[in-house]
Amino acid sequence: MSTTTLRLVLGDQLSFENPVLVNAEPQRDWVLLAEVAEEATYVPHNRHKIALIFSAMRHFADALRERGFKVIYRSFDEGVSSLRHAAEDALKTSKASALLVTAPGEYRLRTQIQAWESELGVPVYLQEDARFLASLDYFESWASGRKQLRMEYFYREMRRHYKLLLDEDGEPEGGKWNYDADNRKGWRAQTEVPERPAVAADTITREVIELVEREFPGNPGDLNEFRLAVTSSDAQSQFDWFCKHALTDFGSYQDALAEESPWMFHGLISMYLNIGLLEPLPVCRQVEIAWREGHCSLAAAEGFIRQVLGWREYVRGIYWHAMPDYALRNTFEARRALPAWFWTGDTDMRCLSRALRQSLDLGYAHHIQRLMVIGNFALLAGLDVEQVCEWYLAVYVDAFEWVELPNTLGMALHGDNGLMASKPYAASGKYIQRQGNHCSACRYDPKQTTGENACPYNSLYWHFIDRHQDYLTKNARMGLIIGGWKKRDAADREAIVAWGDRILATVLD
Ligand code: DLZ
Ligand code: SF4
Repeated sequence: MSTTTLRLVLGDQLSFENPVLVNAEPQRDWVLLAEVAEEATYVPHNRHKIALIFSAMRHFADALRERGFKVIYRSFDEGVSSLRHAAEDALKTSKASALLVTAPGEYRLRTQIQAWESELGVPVYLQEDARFLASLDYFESWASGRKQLRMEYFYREMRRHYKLLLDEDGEPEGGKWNYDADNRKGWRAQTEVPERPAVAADTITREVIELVEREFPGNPGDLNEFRLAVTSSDAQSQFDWFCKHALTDFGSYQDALAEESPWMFHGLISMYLNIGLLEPLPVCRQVEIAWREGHCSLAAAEGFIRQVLGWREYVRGIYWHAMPDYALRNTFEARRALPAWFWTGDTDMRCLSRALRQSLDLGYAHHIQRLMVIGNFALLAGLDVEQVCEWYLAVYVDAFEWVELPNTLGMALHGDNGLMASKPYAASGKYIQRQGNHCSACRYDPKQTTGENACPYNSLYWHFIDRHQDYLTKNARMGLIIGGWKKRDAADREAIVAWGDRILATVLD
Protein backbone atom coordinates (compact mmCIF):
# COMPACT_ATOMS: atom_id res chain seq x y z
CA MET A 1 0.00 0.00 0.00
CA SER A 2 1.79 3.15 -1.10
CA THR A 3 -0.66 5.72 0.35
CA THR A 4 -0.65 6.79 3.98
CA THR A 5 -2.71 4.50 6.16
CA LEU A 6 -3.93 4.69 9.72
CA ARG A 7 -3.35 1.56 11.76
CA LEU A 8 -5.57 1.11 14.78
CA VAL A 9 -4.09 -0.99 17.56
CA LEU A 10 -6.61 -2.16 20.15
CA GLY A 11 -5.86 -2.44 23.84
CA ASP A 12 -5.44 -6.21 23.59
CA GLN A 13 -3.26 -6.18 20.46
CA LEU A 14 -0.08 -4.70 21.93
CA SER A 15 2.52 -6.62 19.99
CA PHE A 16 4.96 -5.90 17.18
CA GLU A 17 3.69 -9.21 15.75
CA ASN A 18 0.31 -7.51 15.30
CA PRO A 19 -0.35 -7.94 11.55
CA VAL A 20 -1.17 -4.26 11.04
CA LEU A 21 2.30 -3.35 12.33
CA VAL A 22 4.29 -6.10 10.65
CA ASN A 23 4.12 -4.45 7.22
CA ALA A 24 3.73 -0.82 8.35
CA GLU A 25 6.25 1.81 7.32
CA PRO A 26 7.11 4.07 10.25
CA GLN A 27 7.95 7.06 8.02
CA ARG A 28 4.64 6.88 6.17
CA ASP A 29 1.93 5.27 8.27
CA TRP A 30 0.24 6.41 11.45
CA VAL A 31 -0.65 4.28 14.43
CA LEU A 32 -3.67 5.03 16.60
CA LEU A 33 -4.21 3.86 20.17
CA ALA A 34 -7.19 5.19 22.10
CA GLU A 35 -8.46 4.86 25.65
CA VAL A 36 -12.19 5.25 25.16
CA ALA A 37 -15.29 5.20 27.33
CA GLU A 38 -17.15 2.58 25.31
CA GLU A 39 -14.46 -0.08 25.68
CA ALA A 40 -13.82 0.80 29.29
CA THR A 41 -17.47 0.57 30.35
CA TYR A 42 -19.28 -2.11 28.33
CA VAL A 43 -19.02 -4.22 31.48
CA PRO A 44 -17.87 -3.00 34.92
CA HIS A 45 -14.28 -4.13 34.28
CA ASN A 46 -12.03 -4.88 37.20
CA ARG A 47 -9.81 -1.87 37.89
CA HIS A 48 -6.76 -4.12 37.53
CA LYS A 49 -7.87 -4.88 33.98
CA ILE A 50 -8.32 -1.23 33.03
CA ALA A 51 -5.03 -0.26 34.70
CA LEU A 52 -3.20 -3.12 32.98
CA ILE A 53 -4.57 -2.24 29.56
CA PHE A 54 -4.17 1.54 29.78
CA SER A 55 -0.64 1.32 31.19
CA ALA A 56 0.39 -1.35 28.68
CA MET A 57 -1.12 0.77 25.85
CA ARG A 58 0.88 3.82 26.98
CA HIS A 59 4.09 1.81 27.23
CA PHE A 60 3.46 0.27 23.84
CA ALA A 61 2.88 3.72 22.31
CA ASP A 62 6.31 4.74 23.65
CA ALA A 63 7.87 1.60 22.16
CA LEU A 64 6.28 2.43 18.79
CA ARG A 65 7.63 5.99 18.93
CA GLU A 66 11.09 4.63 19.73
CA ARG A 67 10.89 2.61 16.53
CA GLY A 68 10.08 5.76 14.62
CA PHE A 69 6.32 5.38 14.27
CA LYS A 70 4.03 8.40 14.19
CA VAL A 71 1.59 7.67 16.99
CA ILE A 72 -1.75 9.26 17.78
CA TYR A 73 -2.57 8.47 21.39
CA ARG A 74 -5.89 9.45 22.95
CA SER A 75 -5.90 9.26 26.72
CA PHE A 76 -9.03 8.62 28.75
CA ASP A 77 -9.00 12.18 30.16
CA GLU A 78 -9.70 13.55 26.69
CA GLY A 79 -13.18 12.05 26.88
CA VAL A 80 -13.28 10.21 23.55
CA SER A 81 -16.48 8.17 23.60
CA SER A 82 -15.73 5.34 21.20
CA LEU A 83 -13.10 3.79 18.96
CA ARG A 84 -15.07 4.96 15.95
CA HIS A 85 -14.83 8.58 17.11
CA ALA A 86 -11.13 8.14 17.81
CA ALA A 87 -10.67 6.74 14.30
CA GLU A 88 -12.68 9.56 12.74
CA ASP A 89 -10.53 12.22 14.47
CA ALA A 90 -7.30 10.41 13.66
CA LEU A 91 -8.18 10.08 9.96
CA LYS A 92 -8.49 13.88 9.84
CA THR A 93 -5.20 14.48 11.73
CA SER A 94 -3.20 11.99 9.71
CA LYS A 95 -4.92 12.60 6.35
CA ALA A 96 -4.71 8.85 5.91
CA SER A 97 -6.75 7.37 3.10
CA ALA A 98 -7.43 3.96 4.62
CA LEU A 99 -7.77 2.33 8.02
CA LEU A 100 -6.25 -1.01 8.97
CA VAL A 101 -7.14 -2.97 12.05
CA THR A 102 -6.47 -6.51 13.17
CA ALA A 103 -9.77 -8.31 13.70
CA PRO A 104 -10.92 -7.73 17.29
CA GLY A 105 -11.36 -10.66 19.67
CA GLU A 106 -14.98 -9.85 20.45
CA TYR A 107 -17.96 -10.27 18.16
CA ARG A 108 -19.50 -7.06 19.53
CA LEU A 109 -16.61 -4.91 18.32
CA ARG A 110 -16.06 -6.82 15.10
CA THR A 111 -19.66 -6.12 14.08
CA GLN A 112 -19.22 -2.43 14.87
CA ILE A 113 -16.01 -2.14 12.86
CA GLN A 114 -17.60 -3.86 9.89
CA ALA A 115 -19.91 -0.85 9.61
CA TRP A 116 -17.09 1.70 9.75
CA GLU A 117 -16.31 1.70 6.05
CA SER A 118 -19.61 3.35 5.23
CA GLU A 119 -19.62 5.45 8.42
CA LEU A 120 -16.09 6.82 7.98
CA GLY A 121 -16.01 7.00 4.21
CA VAL A 122 -12.60 5.31 3.78
CA PRO A 123 -11.68 1.70 3.05
CA VAL A 124 -11.40 -0.30 6.29
CA TYR A 125 -9.24 -3.42 6.11
CA LEU A 126 -9.80 -6.04 8.81
CA GLN A 127 -6.80 -8.35 9.01
CA GLU A 128 -6.85 -11.79 10.58
CA ASP A 129 -5.15 -11.96 13.96
CA ALA A 130 -2.16 -14.09 13.01
CA ARG A 131 -0.92 -14.18 16.59
CA PHE A 132 -3.07 -17.22 17.26
CA LEU A 133 -1.66 -20.63 16.43
CA ALA A 134 -4.80 -22.00 14.81
CA SER A 135 -6.31 -19.78 12.13
CA LEU A 136 -10.09 -19.61 12.09
CA ASP A 137 -10.08 -21.40 8.70
CA TYR A 138 -7.97 -24.18 10.16
CA PHE A 139 -10.36 -24.55 13.07
CA GLU A 140 -13.37 -24.61 10.74
CA SER A 141 -11.85 -27.32 8.60
CA TRP A 142 -11.05 -29.33 11.72
CA ALA A 143 -14.58 -28.82 13.06
CA SER A 144 -16.51 -29.45 9.87
CA GLY A 145 -18.26 -32.78 9.77
CA ARG A 146 -17.46 -33.59 13.40
CA LYS A 147 -20.35 -34.28 15.71
CA GLN A 148 -18.37 -33.54 18.83
CA LEU A 149 -15.63 -30.96 19.04
CA ARG A 150 -13.41 -32.44 21.71
CA MET A 151 -10.35 -30.45 22.66
CA GLU A 152 -8.17 -33.54 23.08
CA TYR A 153 -8.16 -34.39 19.35
CA PHE A 154 -7.66 -30.79 18.29
CA TYR A 155 -4.75 -30.54 20.72
CA ARG A 156 -3.05 -33.64 19.31
CA GLU A 157 -3.17 -32.19 15.82
CA MET A 158 -1.70 -28.95 17.12
CA ARG A 159 1.11 -30.81 18.87
CA ARG A 160 1.94 -32.59 15.63
CA HIS A 161 1.68 -29.41 13.59
CA TYR A 162 3.97 -27.37 15.83
CA LYS A 163 6.18 -30.37 16.71
CA LEU A 164 5.89 -29.75 20.43
CA LEU A 165 6.85 -32.50 22.87
CA LEU A 166 7.31 -35.05 20.11
CA ASP A 167 10.00 -37.72 20.00
CA GLU A 168 12.22 -38.47 17.01
CA ASP A 169 9.49 -40.60 15.41
CA GLY A 170 6.98 -37.77 15.69
CA GLU A 171 5.13 -39.53 18.50
CA PRO A 172 4.25 -37.89 21.84
CA GLU A 173 7.11 -37.80 24.31
CA GLY A 174 6.71 -40.44 27.00
CA GLY A 175 4.22 -42.36 24.86
CA LYS A 176 1.12 -40.47 25.97
CA TRP A 177 -0.55 -37.29 24.76
CA ASN A 178 -2.08 -36.43 28.09
CA TYR A 179 -0.69 -36.53 31.63
CA ASP A 180 -3.73 -35.08 33.36
CA ALA A 181 -3.94 -38.01 35.73
CA ASP A 182 -0.59 -36.95 37.27
CA ASN A 183 -1.75 -33.35 37.65
CA ARG A 184 -4.54 -33.64 40.18
CA LYS A 185 -2.95 -33.58 43.61
CA GLY A 186 -4.95 -31.99 46.39
CA TRP A 187 -3.37 -29.34 48.59
CA ARG A 188 -2.38 -30.04 52.19
CA ALA A 189 0.42 -27.43 52.35
CA GLN A 190 2.91 -30.19 51.42
CA THR A 191 5.47 -27.75 50.10
CA GLU A 192 6.22 -24.06 50.25
CA VAL A 193 4.63 -21.79 47.64
CA PRO A 194 7.46 -19.54 46.39
CA GLU A 195 7.10 -15.80 46.94
CA ARG A 196 6.12 -14.25 43.61
CA PRO A 197 7.89 -11.02 42.71
CA ALA A 198 5.57 -8.11 41.93
CA VAL A 199 6.50 -5.73 39.13
CA ALA A 200 7.23 -2.28 40.54
CA ALA A 201 4.91 0.41 39.19
CA ASP A 202 6.73 3.12 37.21
CA THR A 203 5.53 6.71 36.68
CA ILE A 204 3.20 5.79 33.81
CA THR A 205 1.58 2.99 35.79
CA ARG A 206 1.20 5.19 38.88
CA GLU A 207 -0.52 7.87 36.78
CA VAL A 208 -2.83 5.29 35.26
CA ILE A 209 -3.67 3.87 38.69
CA GLU A 210 -4.63 7.36 39.87
CA LEU A 211 -6.78 7.85 36.78
CA VAL A 212 -8.53 4.51 37.21
CA GLU A 213 -9.19 5.16 40.90
CA ARG A 214 -10.66 8.54 40.03
CA GLU A 215 -12.72 7.52 37.00
CA PHE A 216 -13.91 4.05 38.06
CA PRO A 217 -14.70 4.39 41.77
CA GLY A 218 -17.48 1.78 41.76
CA ASN A 219 -15.64 -0.98 39.89
CA PRO A 220 -14.13 -4.00 41.62
CA GLY A 221 -10.36 -4.21 42.16
CA ASP A 222 -8.00 -3.15 44.91
CA LEU A 223 -5.29 -1.20 43.11
CA ASN A 224 -3.03 -1.17 46.18
CA GLU A 225 -2.44 -4.76 45.09
CA PHE A 226 -1.58 -3.94 41.46
CA ARG A 227 1.50 -6.00 40.59
CA LEU A 228 1.25 -6.79 36.89
CA ALA A 229 3.77 -6.37 34.11
CA VAL A 230 2.84 -3.71 31.54
CA THR A 231 5.64 -4.26 29.01
CA SER A 232 6.65 -7.33 27.09
CA SER A 233 10.10 -7.43 28.70
CA ASP A 234 8.64 -7.39 32.23
CA ALA A 235 6.04 -9.99 31.21
CA GLN A 236 8.90 -12.15 29.91
CA SER A 237 10.76 -11.74 33.24
CA GLN A 238 7.64 -12.87 35.08
CA PHE A 239 7.42 -15.88 32.83
CA ASP A 240 11.12 -16.65 33.32
CA TRP A 241 10.50 -16.55 37.07
CA PHE A 242 7.65 -19.02 36.64
CA CYS A 243 9.82 -21.40 34.60
CA LYS A 244 12.54 -21.28 37.22
CA HIS A 245 10.56 -21.34 40.46
CA ALA A 246 7.02 -22.62 39.93
CA LEU A 247 6.92 -24.85 36.84
CA THR A 248 8.29 -27.89 38.70
CA ASP A 249 5.22 -27.96 40.94
CA PHE A 250 2.78 -26.50 38.41
CA GLY A 251 1.65 -29.90 37.15
CA SER A 252 1.12 -31.66 40.45
CA TYR A 253 -0.89 -28.83 42.00
CA GLN A 254 -2.62 -27.57 38.87
CA ASP A 255 -6.02 -28.56 40.29
CA ALA A 256 -5.31 -27.73 43.93
CA LEU A 257 -7.02 -25.13 46.11
CA ALA A 258 -5.00 -23.39 48.81
CA GLU A 259 -6.01 -21.12 51.66
CA GLU A 260 -2.58 -19.55 51.75
CA SER A 261 -2.02 -18.53 48.13
CA PRO A 262 -4.19 -17.10 45.38
CA TRP A 263 -1.83 -18.15 42.58
CA MET A 264 0.06 -21.15 43.93
CA PHE A 265 2.30 -22.47 41.11
CA HIS A 266 0.30 -21.10 38.20
CA GLY A 267 1.90 -19.25 35.32
CA LEU A 268 -0.08 -16.00 35.58
CA ILE A 269 0.57 -15.24 31.96
CA SER A 270 -2.92 -15.48 30.44
CA MET A 271 -3.36 -11.70 30.77
CA TYR A 272 -0.06 -11.10 28.97
CA LEU A 273 -0.85 -13.57 26.20
CA ASN A 274 -4.31 -12.10 25.79
CA ILE A 275 -3.15 -8.51 25.34
CA GLY A 276 -0.08 -9.23 23.23
CA LEU A 277 2.78 -8.84 25.73
CA LEU A 278 3.73 -12.51 25.27
CA GLU A 279 3.28 -14.77 22.25
CA PRO A 280 1.94 -18.32 22.63
CA LEU A 281 4.50 -20.34 20.66
CA PRO A 282 7.64 -19.00 22.38
CA VAL A 283 6.21 -19.69 25.85
CA CYS A 284 5.39 -23.29 24.82
CA ARG A 285 8.88 -23.75 23.38
CA GLN A 286 10.46 -22.31 26.53
CA VAL A 287 8.57 -24.81 28.67
CA GLU A 288 9.55 -27.67 26.37
CA ILE A 289 13.21 -26.65 26.72
CA ALA A 290 12.82 -26.45 30.51
CA TRP A 291 11.62 -30.06 30.45
CA ARG A 292 14.36 -31.24 28.05
CA GLU A 293 16.94 -29.65 30.36
CA GLY A 294 15.49 -31.50 33.33
CA HIS A 295 13.88 -28.58 35.17
CA CYS A 296 10.38 -30.06 35.36
CA SER A 297 8.46 -33.28 34.84
CA LEU A 298 6.95 -34.22 31.49
CA ALA A 299 3.52 -34.01 33.15
CA ALA A 300 4.13 -30.39 34.18
CA ALA A 301 5.39 -29.38 30.71
CA GLU A 302 2.60 -31.23 28.93
CA GLY A 303 -0.04 -29.75 31.28
CA PHE A 304 1.21 -26.24 30.55
CA ILE A 305 1.49 -26.71 26.79
CA ARG A 306 -1.99 -28.23 26.62
CA GLN A 307 -3.44 -25.07 28.18
CA VAL A 308 -1.73 -22.71 25.74
CA LEU A 309 -1.47 -24.70 22.52
CA GLY A 310 -4.62 -26.74 23.03
CA TRP A 311 -7.20 -25.15 25.27
CA ARG A 312 -6.60 -21.47 24.49
CA GLU A 313 -6.70 -21.98 20.72
CA TYR A 314 -9.61 -24.38 20.97
CA VAL A 315 -11.87 -22.01 22.93
CA ARG A 316 -11.16 -19.23 20.48
CA GLY A 317 -12.09 -21.56 17.62
CA ILE A 318 -15.31 -22.57 19.37
CA TYR A 319 -16.23 -18.92 19.98
CA TRP A 320 -15.98 -17.86 16.34
CA HIS A 321 -17.46 -21.16 15.16
CA ALA A 322 -20.60 -20.78 17.27
CA MET A 323 -21.18 -17.03 17.60
CA PRO A 324 -23.42 -15.07 17.69
CA ASP A 325 -26.13 -17.43 18.95
CA TYR A 326 -23.64 -19.13 21.29
CA ALA A 327 -24.03 -16.22 23.71
CA LEU A 328 -27.78 -16.89 24.01
CA ARG A 329 -27.57 -20.59 24.79
CA ASN A 330 -28.81 -21.85 28.13
CA THR A 331 -29.25 -25.64 28.24
CA PHE A 332 -30.68 -25.79 31.74
CA GLU A 333 -32.69 -22.58 31.39
CA ALA A 334 -30.82 -21.26 34.38
CA ARG A 335 -32.25 -17.84 35.23
CA ARG A 336 -31.83 -17.29 38.97
CA ALA A 337 -30.50 -13.78 39.63
CA LEU A 338 -26.85 -13.51 40.59
CA PRO A 339 -26.75 -12.88 44.35
CA ALA A 340 -25.47 -9.44 45.33
CA TRP A 341 -22.63 -11.08 47.30
CA PHE A 342 -20.99 -12.15 44.03
CA TRP A 343 -19.79 -8.53 44.00
CA THR A 344 -18.48 -8.59 47.58
CA GLY A 345 -17.54 -12.20 48.35
CA ASP A 346 -19.63 -11.96 51.50
CA THR A 347 -20.70 -15.57 52.06
CA ASP A 348 -19.95 -18.13 54.78
CA MET A 349 -18.92 -20.68 52.18
CA ARG A 350 -15.20 -20.40 52.73
CA CYS A 351 -13.98 -21.76 49.38
CA LEU A 352 -16.41 -19.56 47.49
CA SER A 353 -15.78 -16.46 49.55
CA ARG A 354 -12.00 -16.81 49.07
CA ALA A 355 -12.35 -17.35 45.34
CA LEU A 356 -14.79 -14.46 44.89
CA ARG A 357 -12.79 -12.02 47.03
CA GLN A 358 -9.53 -12.65 45.27
CA SER A 359 -11.26 -12.45 41.89
CA LEU A 360 -12.73 -9.09 42.80
CA ASP A 361 -9.66 -7.70 44.57
CA LEU A 362 -6.92 -9.01 42.28
CA GLY A 363 -8.77 -9.75 39.03
CA TYR A 364 -7.32 -13.23 39.20
CA ALA A 365 -8.37 -16.73 40.17
CA HIS A 366 -6.86 -19.95 38.88
CA HIS A 367 -8.84 -22.36 36.75
CA ILE A 368 -10.11 -24.67 39.51
CA GLN A 369 -11.41 -21.69 41.47
CA ARG A 370 -13.13 -20.41 38.34
CA LEU A 371 -14.45 -23.79 37.19
CA MET A 372 -15.03 -25.91 40.29
CA VAL A 373 -15.70 -23.36 43.02
CA ILE A 374 -17.43 -20.34 41.42
CA GLY A 375 -18.65 -21.91 38.16
CA ASN A 376 -19.73 -25.12 39.83
CA PHE A 377 -21.73 -23.16 42.40
CA ALA A 378 -23.42 -21.14 39.65
CA LEU A 379 -24.25 -24.35 37.76
CA LEU A 380 -25.67 -26.14 40.81
CA ALA A 381 -27.66 -23.12 41.94
CA GLY A 382 -29.01 -22.46 38.43
CA LEU A 383 -27.69 -18.89 38.30
CA ASP A 384 -28.60 -16.90 35.22
CA VAL A 385 -26.15 -17.82 32.46
CA GLU A 386 -25.99 -14.38 30.92
CA GLN A 387 -25.41 -12.67 34.27
CA VAL A 388 -22.72 -15.17 35.26
CA CYS A 389 -20.94 -14.71 31.92
CA GLU A 390 -21.03 -10.95 32.30
CA TRP A 391 -19.60 -11.27 35.81
CA TYR A 392 -16.66 -13.34 34.53
CA LEU A 393 -16.07 -10.94 31.66
CA ALA A 394 -15.97 -8.00 34.05
CA VAL A 395 -14.00 -9.44 36.89
CA TYR A 396 -10.92 -11.11 35.41
CA VAL A 397 -7.93 -9.24 34.03
CA ASP A 398 -7.47 -11.79 31.25
CA ALA A 399 -11.15 -11.88 30.21
CA PHE A 400 -12.11 -11.04 26.63
CA GLU A 401 -15.26 -12.56 25.27
CA TRP A 402 -13.51 -14.98 22.88
CA VAL A 403 -11.96 -16.75 25.84
CA GLU A 404 -14.45 -15.98 28.61
CA LEU A 405 -17.68 -17.09 26.92
CA PRO A 406 -16.76 -20.67 25.96
CA ASN A 407 -15.04 -21.17 29.32
CA THR A 408 -18.01 -19.90 31.32
CA LEU A 409 -21.10 -20.66 29.27
CA GLY A 410 -19.74 -23.86 27.71
CA MET A 411 -17.33 -25.38 30.16
CA ALA A 412 -18.51 -24.21 33.58
CA LEU A 413 -22.27 -23.91 33.00
CA HIS A 414 -22.76 -26.56 30.29
CA GLY A 415 -24.98 -23.97 28.64
CA ASP A 416 -24.01 -25.11 25.14
CA ASN A 417 -25.63 -28.52 25.46
CA GLY A 418 -22.29 -30.29 25.57
CA LEU A 419 -20.65 -28.78 22.50
CA MET A 420 -17.41 -28.48 24.50
CA ALA A 421 -17.68 -30.69 27.57
CA SER A 422 -18.77 -34.32 27.51
CA LYS A 423 -20.58 -33.88 30.84
CA PRO A 424 -21.45 -31.03 33.18
CA TYR A 425 -18.68 -30.06 35.61
CA ALA A 426 -20.96 -30.54 38.62
CA ALA A 427 -19.39 -31.57 41.91
CA SER A 428 -20.31 -31.72 45.58
CA GLY A 429 -18.29 -30.37 48.52
CA LYS A 430 -16.36 -33.65 48.57
CA TYR A 431 -14.41 -32.62 45.47
CA ILE A 432 -13.51 -29.23 46.95
CA GLN A 433 -12.47 -30.88 50.21
CA ARG A 434 -10.25 -33.35 48.36
CA GLN A 435 -8.55 -30.65 46.29
CA GLY A 436 -7.71 -28.20 49.04
CA ASN A 437 -7.65 -26.99 52.61
CA HIS A 438 -10.55 -24.53 52.69
CA CYS A 439 -13.00 -26.85 54.45
CA SER A 440 -11.12 -26.94 57.75
CA ALA A 441 -11.52 -23.15 57.96
CA CYS A 442 -15.20 -23.22 56.96
CA ARG A 443 -18.28 -22.99 59.14
CA TYR A 444 -19.87 -25.77 57.06
CA ASP A 445 -19.09 -29.47 57.12
CA PRO A 446 -18.38 -31.11 53.74
CA LYS A 447 -19.51 -34.50 55.12
CA GLN A 448 -23.05 -33.36 55.84
CA THR A 449 -25.74 -32.91 53.20
CA THR A 450 -28.67 -31.59 55.23
CA GLY A 451 -28.88 -29.55 58.42
CA GLU A 452 -27.57 -26.17 59.53
CA ASN A 453 -23.92 -27.21 59.26
CA ALA A 454 -24.17 -29.05 55.96
CA CYS A 455 -22.00 -27.84 53.09
CA PRO A 456 -24.39 -26.10 50.65
CA TYR A 457 -22.55 -27.62 47.68
CA ASN A 458 -23.84 -31.06 48.77
CA SER A 459 -27.58 -30.49 48.76
CA LEU A 460 -27.29 -28.22 45.74
CA TYR A 461 -25.41 -30.95 43.88
CA TRP A 462 -28.25 -33.44 44.41
CA HIS A 463 -30.81 -30.75 43.75
CA PHE A 464 -29.15 -30.20 40.36
CA ILE A 465 -29.06 -33.95 39.64
CA ASP A 466 -32.69 -34.31 40.64
CA ARG A 467 -34.11 -31.35 38.74
CA HIS A 468 -32.22 -32.20 35.54
CA GLN A 469 -32.41 -35.99 35.72
CA ASP A 470 -34.30 -36.35 32.45
CA TYR A 471 -31.61 -34.45 30.58
CA LEU A 472 -28.70 -36.05 32.42
CA THR A 473 -29.96 -39.60 31.98
CA LYS A 474 -29.23 -39.28 28.26
CA ASN A 475 -25.55 -38.75 29.04
CA ALA A 476 -23.72 -42.08 29.35
CA ARG A 477 -21.12 -40.54 31.66
CA MET A 478 -23.81 -39.52 34.15
CA GLY A 479 -25.61 -42.89 34.15
CA LEU A 480 -24.12 -44.27 37.36
CA ILE A 481 -24.80 -41.12 39.34
CA ILE A 482 -28.39 -40.81 38.16
CA GLY A 483 -28.96 -44.54 38.74
CA GLY A 484 -27.56 -44.26 42.27
CA TRP A 485 -29.72 -41.22 43.01
CA LYS A 486 -32.89 -42.91 41.82
CA LYS A 487 -32.18 -45.99 43.94
CA ARG A 488 -31.91 -43.96 47.11
CA ASP A 489 -34.68 -44.04 49.60
CA ALA A 490 -37.49 -41.67 48.49
CA ALA A 491 -37.66 -39.98 51.90
CA ASP A 492 -33.89 -39.30 51.77
CA ARG A 493 -34.17 -37.80 48.31
CA GLU A 494 -37.06 -35.61 49.38
CA ALA A 495 -35.20 -34.38 52.46
CA ILE A 496 -32.10 -33.51 50.41
CA VAL A 497 -34.06 -31.70 47.71
CA ALA A 498 -36.05 -29.84 50.38
CA TRP A 499 -32.79 -28.77 52.03
CA GLY A 500 -31.48 -27.66 48.67
CA ASP A 501 -34.64 -25.57 48.21
CA ARG A 502 -34.01 -24.00 51.58
CA ILE A 503 -30.42 -23.16 50.65
CA LEU A 504 -31.63 -21.58 47.43
CA ALA A 505 -34.16 -19.51 49.36
CA THR A 506 -31.75 -18.42 52.12
CA VAL A 507 -28.08 -18.54 51.11
CA LEU A 508 -28.89 -17.12 47.71
CA ASP A 509 -30.99 -14.31 48.98
C1 DLZ B 1 -10.79 -4.02 27.68
C2 DLZ B 1 -10.41 -2.70 27.09
C3 DLZ B 1 -10.53 -1.54 27.84
C4 DLZ B 1 -10.93 -1.58 29.27
N1 DLZ B 1 -10.28 -0.35 27.30
C5 DLZ B 1 -9.86 -0.25 26.02
C6 DLZ B 1 -9.62 1.00 25.43
O1 DLZ B 1 -9.83 2.04 26.01
N2 DLZ B 1 -9.18 1.01 24.14
C7 DLZ B 1 -8.98 -0.11 23.43
O2 DLZ B 1 -8.53 -0.03 22.28
N3 DLZ B 1 -9.25 -1.32 23.97
C8 DLZ B 1 -9.68 -1.41 25.24
N4 DLZ B 1 -9.97 -2.63 25.78
C9 DLZ B 1 -9.82 -3.80 24.95
C10 DLZ B 1 -10.99 -3.95 23.97
O3 DLZ B 1 -12.19 -3.99 24.71
C11 DLZ B 1 -10.79 -5.21 23.13
O4 DLZ B 1 -9.94 -4.89 22.07
C12 DLZ B 1 -12.06 -5.74 22.57
O5 DLZ B 1 -12.88 -6.16 23.60
C13 DLZ B 1 -11.83 -6.90 21.59
O6 DLZ B 1 -11.23 -7.98 22.21
FE1 SF4 C 1 -16.62 -24.98 50.54
FE2 SF4 C 1 -18.36 -26.70 51.60
FE3 SF4 C 1 -15.75 -26.92 52.11
FE4 SF4 C 1 -17.17 -24.91 53.14
S1 SF4 C 1 -17.43 -27.08 53.57
S2 SF4 C 1 -15.14 -24.78 52.18
S3 SF4 C 1 -18.59 -24.49 51.48
S4 SF4 C 1 -16.73 -27.18 50.13
